Amino acid sequence: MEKTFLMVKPDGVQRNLIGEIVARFEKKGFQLVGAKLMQISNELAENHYGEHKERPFFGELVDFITSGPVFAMVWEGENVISTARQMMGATNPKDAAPGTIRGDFGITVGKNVIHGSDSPSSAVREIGLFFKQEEVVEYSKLMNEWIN
Ligand code: DAT
Ligand code: MG
Repeated sequence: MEKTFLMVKPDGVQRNLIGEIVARFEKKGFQLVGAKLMQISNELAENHYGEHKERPFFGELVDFITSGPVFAMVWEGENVISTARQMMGATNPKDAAPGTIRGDFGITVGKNVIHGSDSPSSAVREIGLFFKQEEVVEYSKLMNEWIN
């Protein structure tokens, strides 16, 4: 089954949005298979956002993502990578549709509440960066019969 890496950023944690965000993915029918509250090191932040290291906002991005705890998660389900991106909304909350997480809870691009992997290869890479193999749990729920 497809898996993705989602993370409530420091602004979302400080604003008490963890429960709201987890609830959206739970209610959609996806399954939580890994989660932890953690402080990201500079090294992990620079690695995670490595694709942006030449961008002018890279320093700010690393400072922000390491500025307080994040809630890192692994979610599983059919098409979860692209569906989670749709549920998050556009990168800049000013362009994110109402009903999406960024559309409902964000205002500026620097503090856009949530991260989500953008492709199967980045999902594998990011899950591997943030989680040990034994921290991702395989289990089934009877509810899945009512969703799939
Ligand atoms: P996404 O998080 O939607 O995958 P991204 O990978 O292009 O977006 O950028 C990573 C993060 O960097 C994004 O969530 C917020 C920040 N960011 C992107 N573009 C920015 C910009 N023009 N100015 C400031 N921060 C930006
Ligand atoms: Mg991205």
